Amino acid sequence: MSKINPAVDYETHGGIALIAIDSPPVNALSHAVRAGLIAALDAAEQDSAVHAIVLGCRGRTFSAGADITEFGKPPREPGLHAVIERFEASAKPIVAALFGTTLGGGLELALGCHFRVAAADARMGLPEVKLGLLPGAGGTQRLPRLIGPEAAVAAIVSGKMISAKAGLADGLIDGIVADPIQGAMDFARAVLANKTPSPRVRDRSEKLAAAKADPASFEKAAAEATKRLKGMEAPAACVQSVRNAFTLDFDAGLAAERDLFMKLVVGDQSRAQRHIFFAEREAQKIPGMGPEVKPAKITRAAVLGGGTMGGGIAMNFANAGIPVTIVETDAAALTCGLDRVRETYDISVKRGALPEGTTEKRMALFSGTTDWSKLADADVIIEAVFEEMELKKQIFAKLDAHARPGALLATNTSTLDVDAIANATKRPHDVLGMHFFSPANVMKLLEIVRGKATSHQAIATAIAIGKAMGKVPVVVGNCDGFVGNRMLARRTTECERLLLEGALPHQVDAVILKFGFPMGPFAMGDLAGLDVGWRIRKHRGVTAPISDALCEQGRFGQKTGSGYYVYENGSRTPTPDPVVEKLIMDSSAKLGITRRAISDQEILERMTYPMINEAARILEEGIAIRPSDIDVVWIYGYGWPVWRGGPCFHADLVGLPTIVERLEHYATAINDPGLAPAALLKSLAASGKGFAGFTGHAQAAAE
Ligand code: 3H9
Repeated sequence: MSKINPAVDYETHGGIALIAIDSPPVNALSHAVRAGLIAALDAAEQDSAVHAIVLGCRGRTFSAGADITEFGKPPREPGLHAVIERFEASAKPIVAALFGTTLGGGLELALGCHFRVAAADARMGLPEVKLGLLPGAGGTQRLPRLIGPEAAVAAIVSGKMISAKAGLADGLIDGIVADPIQGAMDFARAVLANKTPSPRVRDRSEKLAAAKADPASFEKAAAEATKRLKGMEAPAACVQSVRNAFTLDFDAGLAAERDLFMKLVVGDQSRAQRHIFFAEREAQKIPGMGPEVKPAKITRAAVLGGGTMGGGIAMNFANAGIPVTIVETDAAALTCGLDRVRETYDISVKRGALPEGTTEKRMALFSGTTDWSKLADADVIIEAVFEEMELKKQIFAKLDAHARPGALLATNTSTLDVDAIANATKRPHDVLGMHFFSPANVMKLLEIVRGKATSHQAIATAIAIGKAMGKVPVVVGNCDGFVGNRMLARRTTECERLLLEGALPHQVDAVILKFGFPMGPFAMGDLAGLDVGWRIRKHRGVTAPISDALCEQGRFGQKTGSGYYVYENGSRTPTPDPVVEKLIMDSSAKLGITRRAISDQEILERMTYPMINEAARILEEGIAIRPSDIDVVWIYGYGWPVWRGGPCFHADLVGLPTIVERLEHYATAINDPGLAPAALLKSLAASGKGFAGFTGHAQAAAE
């Protein structure tokens, strides 16, 4: 074996050259890789003893695509286009040996080879859309030529991966092999022995003919694929570019693809989505916690409480293949909880979201008990009972007596003091919060709340559990509402005020929908149930005139057929209700407020800026480690549009000086000192660097 450069190996085996990318962790196509590939191809082409070439990768996967860290920096030659062109133009047949996840530019490079073979568990995809991009190295032109424009548009707009089996069936790959490199070598030898023609993908047009003759089914597939992607620029560009594959010749299609890519890559949406890609990964890095801290092995879990939340949390364990015990107070509650879980699986199977037979397989991982001694073999126990401090304290004291030493003990509280709960045990270092979001089996966010005594080991284990469940874990500090709900509370206050001052629920919701949230706050409140907040307010002795009045009339939201809106005949569509409008007007009058017209801009500012201000306070107090963690919380827990990058990223785009100025204005106009800009917000604004310039808790403490 010889090294072409640190990122690419080259060796020959008989008449076959092996070019292997060796660039951990995911063989991204960095400048070194691209340069190495060209040099290796030169070597193979110049060696007259080489008759065919295999392109493979070392490590855990074939290439996962372009090196995303290079985007936004000056381009360095050779570019990926040039590499792919060279591979495609080679007179010696090239077989790509795929395994792991072949993604983005990695797949585009493989599409530039003459053949592709893959390991049985390999998966392939063009996920650029998730970064606010379209495949920019020929993917939108070559994939349709192999699998047809309809299948290509579905794959490219969704960014979903294609299994080896499906790839073989639709023409993406030419064979499934046991060992990728060996299999590709054998394939190459067979090509040589049989003198199999090695057509370039760019020259193939058989799968384009039908769409060329009648694009109707392509347009239908495109409309279906983009149905729920409002506000985003990339999906439409993907569709346009795939359409070009059958309306333009290859070179024109490729040039148009490049133009679309260049436009998107410098745009705010792609910058936001790339920010979130890295933020999600960064969130799992805990300052001061080194690689020597290893998560504990989880072979059995338990959940205390089989209600909607507890059942959903338990499903996450079963979905990750971890046996889980639900503990309830009596047999009836247990049966009810397990039945609800079964029903949820059945619905998913019926909808086609899970394969037939899944319910039985998953339910086999569940057990139920009312006997706490059964908790002794659990490696993690998550408490999901009523949000009541005394009850939780009692439960944790009892847990202390039953759980094995070293087991992770977690509370799913969304508001209560995790330290107070931890101190009910003699092992507060093993206790933390695991705050799941409803529905717990669906929502991706997991706030991991560290208490004063929580150990690194406990945090590492909680992160590993979250990842195994397919969640996005974010470690946060202990305070009322943690990160997400604490910021949400600011928005909720403004919602109520806006109604009293002159807005109506549907106007506020429309502004938030237009911004890109899937739901407005009032429709969301109706869905979640207004009684929840009412109960909390009563407990805390605070009021919200309009929401309280609705609840007093039994209008708890969708479940009672009315809330801020009315839901007739079981409909889930919110319809504005004149009764509510009158109630709002009366409330304003009662408080002596003269209603005024409120602009959409003001609504947007008051729905977002106080939250951004709270984000700054959260950073000041060290509750969040970094601004990007807050962004991840809001994207995955509250529906903040990913293409807007989260509250802190968005704030930097708006400009912190503007936000500071507007908050100062509202603090005076509404006469609420709580709206005055936080010290950190002001200093980050003055620094000119915004949240992106936040350098850590030390900086916040100094402000
Ligand atoms: C593209 O290809 C554009 C072209 O169409 C056109 C170009 C002209 N670049 O996710 P993990 C890092 S766009 C740079 O934790 P896993 C990642 O940040 C690209 N870095 O591992 C992390 O770093 P750290 C299209 C990358 O096993 C580390 O690798 N491709 C890249 O859970 C491990 O990552 C994609 O969008 C990259 N492309 O998942 C694929 N990929 O350890 C993006 C990863 O410092 N990648 N890193 O935090 C993925 O989806 C997942 O990483 C993958 C592995 C499934 C591959």
